Amino acid sequence: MQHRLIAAMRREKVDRCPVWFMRQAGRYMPEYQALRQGRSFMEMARSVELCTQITLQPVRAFDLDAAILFADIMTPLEAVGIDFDIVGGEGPVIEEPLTQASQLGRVGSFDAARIGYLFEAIRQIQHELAGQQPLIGFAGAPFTMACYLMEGRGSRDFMQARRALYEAPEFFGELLARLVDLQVAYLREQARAGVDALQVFDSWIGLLDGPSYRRVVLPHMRRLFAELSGLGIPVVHFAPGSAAFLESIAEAGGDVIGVDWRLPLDEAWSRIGADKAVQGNLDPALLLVGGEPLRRGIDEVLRCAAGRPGHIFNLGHGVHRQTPPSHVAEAVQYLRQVGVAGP
Ligand code: 1CP
Repeated sequence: MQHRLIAAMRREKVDRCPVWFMRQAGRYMPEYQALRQGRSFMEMARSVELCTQITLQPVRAFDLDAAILFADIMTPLEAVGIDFDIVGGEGPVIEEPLTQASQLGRVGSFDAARIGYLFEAIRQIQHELAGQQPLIGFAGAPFTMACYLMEGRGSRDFMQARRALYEAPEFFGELLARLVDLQVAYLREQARAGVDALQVFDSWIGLLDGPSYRRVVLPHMRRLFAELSGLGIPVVHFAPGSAAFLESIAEAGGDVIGVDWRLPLDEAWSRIGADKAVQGNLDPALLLVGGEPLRRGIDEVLRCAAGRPGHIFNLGHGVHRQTPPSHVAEAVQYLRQVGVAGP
């Protein structure tokens, strides 16, 4: 039987709107906090057993329509031997950032065996899901990966990458090309291990202007999605903050375009085009609030989607760590009542 999520991603008719949440696993869940005690993020991610449990926690707690693999966007760097850590309360840290052309060789060939735990976890999760829910695999998009690689850590503006885009365009282009190769190999391996769909997170692309996106990033994104299209599973392209050049995001590729909360979903969909599915786009802040404002927010997203085939309900970005789990339960329950597909 085909999963509701996969059918919606292919713009087929479904009995009701499928729902999952970006960052649905993690620190807002007491079950996650309990496992996290005394362990580092990477210790958990590298344990097949813990990775499996954490991936399944939100699916079991909230009866969601999909699981998303518990990993980090830095994980594929381990497969080329670039050292990083996930620091509690902060995020990824790369001790030796990649800042010049002479270091491009560090983004070398992908060795799946170095992150064998991840592919083993995919098999384990699929065994536990037993076909009840699909599993989504994911990776960071090349620009977002370049942001972390060059800056060495999270940042509000990622000036190192943006500066290189103008100052060292050849180097920057070569870095993006290598990251496309890396991410294609990584996502292909996830598909081989058995994920049902993929999502590409271009979390920081909203820092760019449209012309720079089209000139520097778009050709690489086209190649990325062209190579992924051969895998035979649907691919989501999530590019928050990109309202200024949403048409170019859609043009780059992906079967489904993830939409953030800044644009009404109907307006976003008409700019993306009817030939693609859309995912989104509730403001994650409404999950902090719950109650009536949350229900009205959900109503508004569904009104904009108008029951058209090809809508996957999600947030406009990840679940915030201050989210009360009861509000997530509330949202899913409400969607079960009102998220019935139209004629
Ligand atoms: O316990 C902890 O301290 C870890 C917090 C945490 C978690 C739960 C991090 C560190 N990563 C994750 C898991 C994670 N990261 C998932 C799987 C879980 C799920 O979705 O249910 C996914 C898909 C990601 C992806 C990710 N990591 C992105 C892209 C998505 C997005 O939100 O835009 C990004 C940008 C990261 C970097 C990262 N990793 C962790 C943090 C705190 C951050 C953000 C740092 C920053 O702001 O730069």
